[in-house]
Amino acid sequence: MISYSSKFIYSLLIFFVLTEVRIDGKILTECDAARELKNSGVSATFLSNWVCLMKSESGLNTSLVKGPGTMSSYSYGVFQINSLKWCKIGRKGGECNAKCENFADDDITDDIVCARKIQSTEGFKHWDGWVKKCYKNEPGLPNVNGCKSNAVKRHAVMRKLIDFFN
Ligand SMILES: [Ca+2]
Repeated sequence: MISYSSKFIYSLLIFFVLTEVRIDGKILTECDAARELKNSGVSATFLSNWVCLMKSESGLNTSLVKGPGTMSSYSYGVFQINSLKWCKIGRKGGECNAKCENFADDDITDDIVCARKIQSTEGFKHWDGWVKKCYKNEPGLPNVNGCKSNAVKRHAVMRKLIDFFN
């Protein structure tokens, strides 16, 4: 029989293991996503569609891995890029010539490159999440026009500091 104190220690351990797993990933804000897309050269016209797609596919969770799906495939990251066609598990490959695991880390610049390739060959319709939540849903698209760039944010902080010391 396990005593209460060891139960407590086990619970703590489980808690830390779980939080550790969660720290690994990153949940982007809509503005984070918009900024990353913009920096990678995605046109402003489709920015809200892209962010809507990411939200509906992954909840903007960079480390989300789902599967197994069709033919034991898995889907990776904010864009849920699938191992069946676009990347390979454990090694570089697929249409994006990429390792799937790299689509589940915090850096989404490579994910964006692959997602744009998917979009240019198959269109936004490739993503079920986009079809269900974003397609023909103009009012449902996130408004990311007001998102400030990091440079603008830094500038605002600097201004406040300067005002403070004057
Ligand atoms: Ca990545």
